[in-house]
Amino acid sequence: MDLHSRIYVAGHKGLVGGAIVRALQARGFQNVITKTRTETDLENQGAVFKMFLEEKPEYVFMAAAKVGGILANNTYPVDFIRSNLMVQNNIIDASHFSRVRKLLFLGSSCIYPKLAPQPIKEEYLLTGALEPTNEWYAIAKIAGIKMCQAYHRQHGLNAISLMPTNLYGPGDNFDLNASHVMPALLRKFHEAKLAGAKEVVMWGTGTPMREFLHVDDLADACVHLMLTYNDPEIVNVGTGEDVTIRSLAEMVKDVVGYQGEIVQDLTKPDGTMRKLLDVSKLHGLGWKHRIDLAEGIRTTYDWYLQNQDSFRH
Ligand code: GFB
Repeated sequence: MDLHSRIYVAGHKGLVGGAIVRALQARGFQNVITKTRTETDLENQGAVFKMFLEEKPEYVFMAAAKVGGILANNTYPVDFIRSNLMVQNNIIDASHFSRVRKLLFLGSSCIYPKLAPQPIKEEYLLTGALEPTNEWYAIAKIAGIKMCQAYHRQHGLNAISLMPTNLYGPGDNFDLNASHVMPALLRKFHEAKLAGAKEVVMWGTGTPMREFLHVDDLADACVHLMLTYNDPEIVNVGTGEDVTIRSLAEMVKDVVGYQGEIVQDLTKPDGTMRKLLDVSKLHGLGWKHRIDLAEGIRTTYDWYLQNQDSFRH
């Protein structure tokens, strides 16, 4: 991939796709191709193939996905399995038929068994039952990995698959029913501070542990591995460090400057208790994250303050 390559980023309006576009532009890549949903409906196979024929991308970052937090995953199983399967099949198929040079597919740490030993190595994939709150999404993502590996084996498609841990950062979804924990807590503490509310509700027990990676770090890892990694075996992308949800809530509370209490809502699910990624393979490939959690929360809160009128609520 060089600075003149034709590079398609699928899902550029999302958290991950937006960060990948920023990362490519910052590095001087001049032919970054993006399409809005109105221009190309990625669930429509004909539309996707037509776009690939017209635009002739040489490199594809597959960051288009139906994503959401624990409640959305648990409530809308059809949306999560169906939409992801359709979109990824269309893009992987079109990448093969239009002979792209390389495709990068993004999975998720939730593809691993619920009770996988920690930290989770890449080889634990398909060794046990999945976490029920997000098995629909996880099954779609596992199918995407296998599609990429099948195309590699049968047709030689250079398709690589990265498994990011829980992501956060500018461009996230702050809708409390659909969002992940980080944007939800930022918004809840911020609104509670403005309202002078006595307490903020944290879902579940606060004891589950999660690993958080800033999306600009993920985008940097994607570009690095697009340039250097050519193997169908999956690669974990994370920090190798995790925190309890309770500690995360305390950190967000401090950054926002909220003075009240944190209370539990035990009607909401905890989800898996831990999903810390083993990132030794990633480190061996010459990449390590740069943005630590405290700094990432601060800059994401700054972004939230500057953009809260313009993004999805
Ligand atoms: O980020 P989150 O929704 O997703 O929730 P998962 C992480 C933890 O934070 C859970 C707790 O234990 C939640 O109960 N939590 C506390 C909250 N307060 C809140 C809140 O206000 N909002 C939210 N959303 N959570 C998702 C998967 O799982 O992770 C996806 O469902 C995907 O498929 C994604 O893999 C990365 O980490 O549990």
